[in-house]
Amino acid sequence: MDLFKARLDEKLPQLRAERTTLLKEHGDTQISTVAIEQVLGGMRAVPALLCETSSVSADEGLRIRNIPILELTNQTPEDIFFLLCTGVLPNDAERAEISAAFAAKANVPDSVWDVLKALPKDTHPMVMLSIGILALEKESAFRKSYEAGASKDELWKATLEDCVTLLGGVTTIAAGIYRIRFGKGDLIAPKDGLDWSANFAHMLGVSNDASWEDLVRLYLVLHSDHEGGNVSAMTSHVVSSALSDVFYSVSAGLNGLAGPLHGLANQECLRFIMDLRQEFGGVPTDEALREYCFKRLGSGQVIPGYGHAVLRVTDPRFTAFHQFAEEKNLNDDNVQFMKKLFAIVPEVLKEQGKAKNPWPNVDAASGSLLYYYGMTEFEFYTVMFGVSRAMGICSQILVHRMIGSPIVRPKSMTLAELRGMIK
Ligand code: HAX
Repeated sequence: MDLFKARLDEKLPQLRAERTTLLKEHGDTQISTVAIEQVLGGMRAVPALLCETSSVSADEGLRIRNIPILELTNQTPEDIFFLLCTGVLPNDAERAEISAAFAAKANVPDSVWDVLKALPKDTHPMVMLSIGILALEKESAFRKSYEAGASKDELWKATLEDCVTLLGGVTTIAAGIYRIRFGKGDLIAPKDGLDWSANFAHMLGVSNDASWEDLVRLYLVLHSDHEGGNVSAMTSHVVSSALSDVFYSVSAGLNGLAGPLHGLANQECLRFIMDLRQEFGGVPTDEALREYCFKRLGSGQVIPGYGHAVLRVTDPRFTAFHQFAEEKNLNDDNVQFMKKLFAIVPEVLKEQGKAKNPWPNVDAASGSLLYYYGMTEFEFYTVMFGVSRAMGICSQILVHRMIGSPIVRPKSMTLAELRGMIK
């Protein structure tokens, strides 16, 4: 990874200088106040985290290093990881280097398989992913480097090594989980000459359709990062701020991704569509679907795949998947449901008037497309998300190590203390 390291080395002085100057010259500048409703409401919109890799605005959605995600849909995931870390897209030599580095780590130690195969047969695939990544921790160069007394300024180098080990192996682990957990037969070994996403598509063994590979590539690009304040990224950042290595940190973040209000929503979306299919036996009329949605809301359940803590428009990642379905002419019941829900749910949520954002997020579309190609086990969908999100989390951790961010330690308060502050 000499070329990659050289790029980061080039960025390092400016990155560190910027942090030092901000701290020294403007450290006490107030940028925000915090209201009680934010303390009680999940710290919503409190600007308290540093994230260089990507940003999410209410009216546009995700930008990676200031490039709108819809302008990046033809890139490879390797390009995206390079962009996340360095701020620029790779040239051909850099792209080849990173692909080769991931491929070199694609064979994971047998001990990982021993652990995964020993788990109860009905273990959730996200538990397996989290454990699989932890089982890879013994490969950590960071831990060895720290134990050998490396200076804080140098720790980013071993972090980069760990990122490559984790990302190179995570596709093999995820594909293995798919095959072990759902009885798909022997594991499929990584193949020489394929890039990261093509190899992942190959090892999953789901479909021979050439556009399956395209979907996996797009999937890995779209889910890669979503700034620093979401549950998984923030969790990973907190864990890594204690100088835990990326295996501990990514595993921790993915445990948050496994929640139904975060990454598990894509599994819940498909479950919702399957329930609809069972209820109606096919695609229902608009009116019947409206009624069904209102009934669901009335029973206190959310409509999965709709709403967002930050976005106030249709998620551009949903748009990208929707476009993919159109371009590839994908048309089965689930895809039709996905499109029909898009036509109906925003109006229903607006009429109900609770959700601040009635528009679809990425999870509203992704599952229907995976299902189309034969990945019908929707408990696996968050693993697909997790593989991609590992890139964003790794890059965020790497940048924090380069900058030298300290341990995270905000202040908590009791309800009584909050009341006291009012007085
Ligand atoms: N269906 C029904 N009600 C919804 C809703 C939805 N899709 N989205 C929001 N609401 C409700 C909230 O539950 C909340 O109700 P209460 O006041 O009774 O608690 C109210 O509208 C206001 O919520 P909000 O401010 O608009 O939304 P939040 O920031 O609190 O939550 C969520 C954002 C994404 C968690 C929320 O929209 C939701 O639960 N959506 C469905 C689940 C989902 O799609 N999650 C995936 C999000 C994307 C992601 O992180 N992927 O990983």
